[in-house]
Amino acid sequence: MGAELATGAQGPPPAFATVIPQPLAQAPERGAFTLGPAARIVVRSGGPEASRVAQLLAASLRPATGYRLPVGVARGTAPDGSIGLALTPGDRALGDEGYRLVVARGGVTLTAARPAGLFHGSQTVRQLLPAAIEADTRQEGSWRITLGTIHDRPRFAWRGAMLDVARHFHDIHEVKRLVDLMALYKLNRLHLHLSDDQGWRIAIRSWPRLTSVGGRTEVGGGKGGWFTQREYASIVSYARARFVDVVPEIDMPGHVNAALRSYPTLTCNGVAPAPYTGIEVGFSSLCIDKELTYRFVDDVVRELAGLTPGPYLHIGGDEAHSTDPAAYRSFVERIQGIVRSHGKRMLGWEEIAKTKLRRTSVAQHWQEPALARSAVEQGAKLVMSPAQKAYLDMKYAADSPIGLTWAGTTSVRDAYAWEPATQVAGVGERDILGVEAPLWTETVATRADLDYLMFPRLLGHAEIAWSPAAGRTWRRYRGRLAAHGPRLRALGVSFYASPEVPWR
Ligand code: TNX
Repeated sequence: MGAELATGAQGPPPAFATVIPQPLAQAPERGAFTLGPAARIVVRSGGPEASRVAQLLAASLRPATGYRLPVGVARGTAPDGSIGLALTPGDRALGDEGYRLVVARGGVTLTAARPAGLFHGSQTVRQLLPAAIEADTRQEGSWRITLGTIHDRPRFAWRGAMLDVARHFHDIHEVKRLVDLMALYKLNRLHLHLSDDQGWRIAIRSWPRLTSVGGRTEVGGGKGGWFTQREYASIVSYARARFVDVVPEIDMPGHVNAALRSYPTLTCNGVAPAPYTGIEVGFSSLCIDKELTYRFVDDVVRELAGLTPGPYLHIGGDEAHSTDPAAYRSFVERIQGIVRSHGKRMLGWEEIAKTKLRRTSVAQHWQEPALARSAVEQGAKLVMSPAQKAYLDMKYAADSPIGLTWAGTTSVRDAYAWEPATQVAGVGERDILGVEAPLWTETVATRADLDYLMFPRLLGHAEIAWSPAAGRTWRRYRGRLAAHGPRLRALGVSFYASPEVPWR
């Protein structure tokens, strides 16, 4: 798909400065390393985890180069012309996700203390090769990388994107493609919004009608869809291999029309509601006084916990406008205990701060500074997703063909020029786990729609989450972002070519 659009590997190799997110420190030199047809990828220390990263790197470079790029293990110095990977667990300065990259005439050396660092460093190697490296067919030209050194590690541990698969279903191929794109920009949390009024998207074995009934609807009347547990597990392992943790969300006590329709016994009056295919919010609620509600939640949380290697389960908790406020509090506190009883930590939209939070719970800020502060005052940490900046479903401008506008319009510049540690008064760096950009899909039915709203804004959020705040300016960023136009095109991403950016 990208093939006919790619331009081959002519011209100078990308400057270090074009890497997104911007590395912590870089020192380019004159000259270039050339990746040739006999190049190898050599694991110099690190065992199977390092080898898996090496295999993924080789797989990402083979189609466009047409080279064999065999992956091997060799102690000591790597053979000439190769890319060497080494795990050095004692190197504390690199942290859990950092890496050091040395590009010399004789070869490329990537070092990290942990496999995640090797993986992130290998994404930098991709970005330092000409954009045509992303094409899925062989490209002409020479594959050169500017000489120099990069030392890099992230600012925040949580660098996320959210995809709402409930309003419009997006299948496992779309989700894995998104994981690939996230990984290229060093994002490491994929939050999947798996249930809402319009549909339930993850099979729960103990409550099968959730999908067989609740999975067959979506916004606009389409056929919906859902993930079997086997499919979901394949997403989780695909993402894990790319150092992305999947964070599942089941939204409650509101946003549950699809669940109530599947099991009318969960409603207070026992009557099944009609299917919902509109885009209003806040009209449905679980029945807080019924014991069955908590058996239901316990079953769902247990099955989800079993599918989730990461520590967090997201319980939604937003916009429960049809739940009595006192009932909301008792509900969320009880759910917090259920999540904990299954060995996980509760994450929820910032409304959960209206309840008594454990310090290990996490609130996701989206709209209400007072709630974000209240979460922090209780000792909980925040994931920052301020709607005006980070919501990928807001229109770029009034004339954008898709998207919503309730939080305003968000240009590519708006999505870049914000700072998480000064966004909410009373919330500082140490209160923040990281940044996440959500894509709600009321208006997002196709891959092209998804690409249009996510890209290029997601790259800005990736940089905010990874790179130091000092020295980040829109003026410099827009020139660097321009260099990613050909790369995104080669990847087949139909991004919004905003006039704010001097695209090449
Ligand atoms: C608000 S953000 C919602 C979602 C909508 C979104 C649309 C949040 C926690 N709830 O239910 O899809 O706005 O932008």
